[in-house]
Parts: sequence; C-alpha cells; structure tokens
Amino acid sequence: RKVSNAIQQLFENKKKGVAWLIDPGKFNPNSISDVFWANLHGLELDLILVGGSQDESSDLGELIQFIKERTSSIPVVLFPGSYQQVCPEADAILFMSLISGRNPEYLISQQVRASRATQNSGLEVLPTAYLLVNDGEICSVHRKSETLPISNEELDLILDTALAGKFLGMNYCYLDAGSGSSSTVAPAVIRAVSSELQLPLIVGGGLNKLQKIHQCFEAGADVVVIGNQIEKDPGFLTEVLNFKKFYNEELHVN
Ligand code: 1GP
Repeated sequence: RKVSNAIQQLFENKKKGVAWLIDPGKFNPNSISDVFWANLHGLELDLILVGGSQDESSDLGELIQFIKERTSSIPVVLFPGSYQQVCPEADAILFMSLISGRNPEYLISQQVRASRATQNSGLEVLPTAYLLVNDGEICSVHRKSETLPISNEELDLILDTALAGKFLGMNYCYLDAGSGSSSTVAPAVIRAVSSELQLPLIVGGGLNKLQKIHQCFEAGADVVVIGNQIEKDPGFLTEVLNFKKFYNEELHVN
C-alpha cells in the first residue's frame, strides 16, 4: 500500500497517526526487546521515520532491513538529514525543502544532489514543506542548517510560508520544533496552519508527554512524530499508541 494513500486516508477521515522517528546516529537496537517489536504489530503504528542530522549513514540500509524484519507491514519513510541518506530499502521519502530558512543549501542544493538517487531508488516521493517553528530555541537541526526557527508568535509568517510551500506543489507540511526541543510547535500555530492549508499536517519536536500529543491532535495535526522520548523510554511509544487508538475511537463515536 502506498504511504501517500495511508496518510491521505488519515487526513480525510480525520483520524490521527503516529510516527516513530528512529535516528540512525542514536538508535541502539539492543535497547529494544523482541517482545516490544512483537507487540508493535497489534498497536497500529502508522509510520516509522528514519533519518537524522548526521551526514552519512553508511549502514542505513542495514538498519532499515533490521527494522523491516521486525515490523513487516509498517511503512518506513526516510526523513533525510542530507542527500546521502537516500536509501532504496525504505518505502518512501519525505522529499523536503526547509522553507522556514533562507539557506539555499537546504532550500534546493541538497535536493538537487538527492534527486538522481531518489529517481533510481523507486522510493515513493512525498513532497514536503518543512518548517522549523518553536519558542526561539536553537537545536541540532538549526545548527546544522544554519537557519533560525520561526517563532511560534510569528503566526502570519508561518502561514505565508506554509502556503508558499503548498503553492509550489508540496503535498505535505511538516512543522518541527526540532529534535529534543523543550518547546513545541504551539497549538495555535497548528490550528491555524491546519485550517488554512488543508493539507496533511505532520508535527514533531519535543513531544515527550501524552498531554502535548493530545494538544497536537486537538489542534489539527494529522500525524505526530516522536523520537527522543522513545529513545529514552521505549514504553512511551506503547502509551502513545494506546492513547491514539482511544482518541480515534472516541472521535468515531462522536
Ligand atoms: C525531530 O520532529 C522530530 O525532527 C522529533 O523530535 O526527537 O524531540 O521527538 P523529538
């Protein structure tokens, strides 16, 4: 099944999705038990994102194979930190432009370098407007991309930027506060972007509590992305998936 169809279905049915972000630079396969992998099957994890801010991941293919052997039907989507992270073992790629910044390297140069490998890979391409938005914190992705996040307070700028991405043909919008960020994308920002854009909205960065995930869902995020907190405590993923199931069922009843 195509990843775009799965996301579109969530969006159209107003259901919520959860993505587990695995950063190859941090992931320790020994920290995850066989029982945990086995349990994932019943828990309806929507996506696994793989990628990170380090440049090269020579063993990315091996890591994806390792994940796929344990999860079978859960789509693996690349969230590339650089053009070197295009990897045919995955199912799809978030083909992103960092449009909240003004660094040409991440607006278009990395994409030019990634395009041939993407074309040859047979990966499903998900054209994505990627915006860094938080309370003004600097984290790894800002440092690497040499761009500043847009402040949660600059709502008009965020909306205009996201709209520009839509008009350029990007089918998805990813609002990211940055990995490990202590602030998140503000619910007011999510609400405004979701209603203005009418595109599937992915939200991540600093989502380390169920309450924050609940806020994202309520504000209109279609998919939430969680990385760091699962790295710290794999059980958090189980909690989030149980919560999502409950949330989606409640929604269904109402
Ligand atoms: C970062 O949105 C992702 O790019 C996930 O962030 O690691 O803080 O969950 P966390």
